[in-house]
Amino acid sequence: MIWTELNKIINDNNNFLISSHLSLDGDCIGSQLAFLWYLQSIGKKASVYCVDPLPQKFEFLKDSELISQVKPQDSFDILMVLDCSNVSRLGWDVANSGAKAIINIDHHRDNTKFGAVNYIDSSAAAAGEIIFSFFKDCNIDFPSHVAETLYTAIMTDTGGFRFSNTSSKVLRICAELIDKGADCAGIYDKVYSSHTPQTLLLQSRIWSTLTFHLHGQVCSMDMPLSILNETGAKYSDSEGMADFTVSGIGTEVGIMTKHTPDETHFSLRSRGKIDVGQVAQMIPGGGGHSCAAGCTIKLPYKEAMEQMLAILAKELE
Ligand SMILES: [Mn+2]
Repeated sequence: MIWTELNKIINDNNNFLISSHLSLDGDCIGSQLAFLWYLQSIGKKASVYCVDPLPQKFEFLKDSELISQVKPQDSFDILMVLDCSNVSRLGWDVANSGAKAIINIDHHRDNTKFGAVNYIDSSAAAAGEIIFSFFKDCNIDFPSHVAETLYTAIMTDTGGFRFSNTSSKVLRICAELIDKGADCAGIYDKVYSSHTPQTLLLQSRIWSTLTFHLHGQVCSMDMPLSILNETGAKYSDSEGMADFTVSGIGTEVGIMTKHTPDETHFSLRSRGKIDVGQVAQMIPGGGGHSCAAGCTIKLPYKEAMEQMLAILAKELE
């Protein structure tokens, strides 16, 4: 990629706001923290604002407490949106943000190119991979805690180096990040195997809803939001559960739903035969990658599931 435009905007401006999508994940957190470090390291004023809270398991990342759920009062020149395919996924009113320009850096293939400048690379496994390339191409040397944030971004968006986006390039980048100080075993432990008792209780309740549909080709699990109160767990404690829905032999599509009495959110997973990104796009506001996508159907759980299963039955024919 050619970074001239991005470098010019960074040079010409002083106040930056960084933001990303709802339901924070490792990639959006790691990418934002890496960029925050960079802007501050060259003397710019920069802050991070996200609507949703930081999941506890990412609190080990240096400066993660700077990801604020309160929009800064001060005005800013440039809004940097990282790892976010469209403005509605930000969950706040970007149109009236007062920014002179939006810079959009992302790897989702359905990115709507909403920025004044758009750096979209759908071949990148993570937004963190694009930011690594920016640092590398521009000879920006970064400290070990930034290597940790970028490693976390890439590790989580490749499902711990298990998904088909785990290319040799990704592994070479991660080797470089380890050389720069990322502790791969420590990060894995903190992200994937450090759960609160409440999280494990929540996950056991979600597991107990496991159901097969369409002759076992589709598997679903469900989380009524009411069980958060019952278990004392947080919404983000269910993160990663969707991946288990597609782990059964013979299962092509996995569905993880989270629902209130009136609407049902779907996280879709595919083994590769069905493009769940296209399935999610059939629902207004939905989208994502071919093997992992999401959408919300504004109907109660039972009706929403019927609608989704009807779509999947056609796709699987
Ligand atoms: Mn991502």
